Amino acid sequence: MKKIFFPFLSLIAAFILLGAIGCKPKNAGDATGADAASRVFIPPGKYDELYNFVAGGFSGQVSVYGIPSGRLLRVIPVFSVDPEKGWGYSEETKPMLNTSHGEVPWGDQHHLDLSQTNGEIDGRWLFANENNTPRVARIDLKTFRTAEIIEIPNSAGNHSSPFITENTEYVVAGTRFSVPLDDENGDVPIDSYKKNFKGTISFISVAPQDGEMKLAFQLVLPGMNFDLSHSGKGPSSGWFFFSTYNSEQAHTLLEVNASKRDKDYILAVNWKKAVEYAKQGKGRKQAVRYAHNKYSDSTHSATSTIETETTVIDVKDFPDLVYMIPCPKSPHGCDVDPSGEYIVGSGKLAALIPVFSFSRIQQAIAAKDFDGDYGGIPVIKYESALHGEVKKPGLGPLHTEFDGKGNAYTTFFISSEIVKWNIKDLKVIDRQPTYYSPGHLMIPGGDTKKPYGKYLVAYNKITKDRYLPTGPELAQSAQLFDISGEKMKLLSDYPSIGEPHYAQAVPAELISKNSVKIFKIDENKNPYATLGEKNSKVVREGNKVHVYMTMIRSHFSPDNIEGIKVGDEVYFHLTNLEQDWDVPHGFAVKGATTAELLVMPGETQTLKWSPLKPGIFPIYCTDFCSALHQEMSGYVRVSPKESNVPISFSLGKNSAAADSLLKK
Ligand code: K7E
Ligand code: CUA
Repeated sequence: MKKIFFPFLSLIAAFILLGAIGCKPKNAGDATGADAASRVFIPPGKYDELYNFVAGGFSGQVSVYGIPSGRLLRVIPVFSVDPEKGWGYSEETKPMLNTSHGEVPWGDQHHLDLSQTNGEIDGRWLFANENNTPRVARIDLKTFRTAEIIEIPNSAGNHSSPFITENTEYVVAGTRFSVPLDDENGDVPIDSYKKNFKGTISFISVAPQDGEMKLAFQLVLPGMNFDLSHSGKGPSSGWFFFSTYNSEQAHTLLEVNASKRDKDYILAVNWKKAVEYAKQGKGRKQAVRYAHNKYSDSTHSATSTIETETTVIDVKDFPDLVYMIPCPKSPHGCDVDPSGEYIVGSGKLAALIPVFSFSRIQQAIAAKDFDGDYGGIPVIKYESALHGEVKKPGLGPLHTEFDGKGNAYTTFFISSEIVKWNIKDLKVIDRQPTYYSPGHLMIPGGDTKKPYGKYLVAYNKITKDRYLPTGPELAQSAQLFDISGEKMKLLSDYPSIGEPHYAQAVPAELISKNSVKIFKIDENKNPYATLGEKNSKVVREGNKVHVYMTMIRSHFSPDNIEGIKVGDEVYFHLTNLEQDWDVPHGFAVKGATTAELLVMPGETQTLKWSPLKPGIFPIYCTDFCSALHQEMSGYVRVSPKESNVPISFSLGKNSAAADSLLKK
């Protein structure tokens, strides 16, 4: 043992010495030492303790890391095309990115919520929001693939989303921007905001068995900005809480005009009551257009349907549905503690954290302890809803998570730290700097009834001087803390993909036990599947040519194709015949304007190619699949438009066309 430790310790000593004499790069936050290193070190071949799903922000994707190592395991394409995986490029996946605006190749992905049963993570699905063209996705955690995307009408900047109820009955989505409703004339002066702009909160039901989403109903509210939300749990499980800002209803220079009032609001929504009203047929049926896209693991393809109706319930007609609670200075995060009793609002510009009490809110509603109204919605008196305030916690509170031991942890963007405080007595227990300016933070299970605790990850917006410089743009970062003791302890930091926002983590076993390894080839229902090499063929239908091609180590069948002409639309339908885990094959053809295909064992995917000039076009496998991977290749001959070269195809021999030529 000594032999191993001695050099290691002297290495640390050398570092300390270097630090003392100033040779260390000038950045803040020292190495955390051997103890921290051993806590995050996962020996080669060993698995991480948790999966960590991290929203990719402007990348539009979701990344998956192992905790505690911080190793990147996968990027799941969701709202943005991903040429690496063919997502949005293969004919089968293109419909997933369809919207009422047509195909949208990019999204802005901020928040994630893992499905829950009885307020605990159940490991089935992961929900993801898209801000820009409002959408919600459901990722199937058996395959780590996006299974469904639903667009949200009457919404703009779907930020307060996707937060779920404690049995995943609904995914809830609040609009960031208020805008005129979709069936109203939107061609109005921007300064008619107060009159014409409306906020909406959408309730998307989730089918308990297969997770299928359906837009159940939408609440219409006065114009303002909805920012974040969380559902109640336990005693508050029938309620949903939303932070809002811009109660000033400003439409220009919001940094000034939406920061005037001392308080904005947390909106408390009695969603069980709203569901009752919707079931009674209350509200108005509204004609709208929104896309609903589903991916099938049986046909290995997606369908996109444009839906045409929604139900809107204007809260001014149903006075017992929603209440406003004043909350200091432009609240951002809105988090509910594991007991369901405490609701934390984090004012971006506030120097305190208000903690509201669900039971006090209920008493205030019963006693009509109101302080006027906002756009017809009763405003509960601040003091009546308040459990108490965390005094002088730091500057710029953003988001809070919970450890299940009675403590809350809040990120402070401006003072660049995480502060641990006690939910009951509101006393600050510990504060640790982060590098720098954290946005969200995440404790595994930290927004559920039963947090796993143990770790906390801060997602930092600024990493100036933390890593080797990489030009003007630097990676954002994650910082892992041990929170098992009284004081938080920094363990490691690592750069992240995209810009991380909210994240969720779960013990690995809950998900890994269900992980799909292959798709069964005899269950492949893709209409263009080629089940067996002997069935591979090339079929001309007018100017469309369908290539039914198979892949197996280490060849395509067929691998020589002739008779394709300029002006043809060629569809390469690739079926991977492998039935072994971790043997995808790739497919690329010279000059294709789409992307590669990466085809999983048992799956069929299609690449569309329109050759523009005659010639010989090699095809090859892009994924190093065997020792003879470089041999997994072939040729496609393209003839001029007017040529009469017949379609022919072959594997391991000359084609019929070639044979007849040789005979001459
Ligand atoms: Cu605070 Cu878009 Cu959740 Cu990011 S938001 S930080
Ligand atoms: Cu198949 Cu490389």
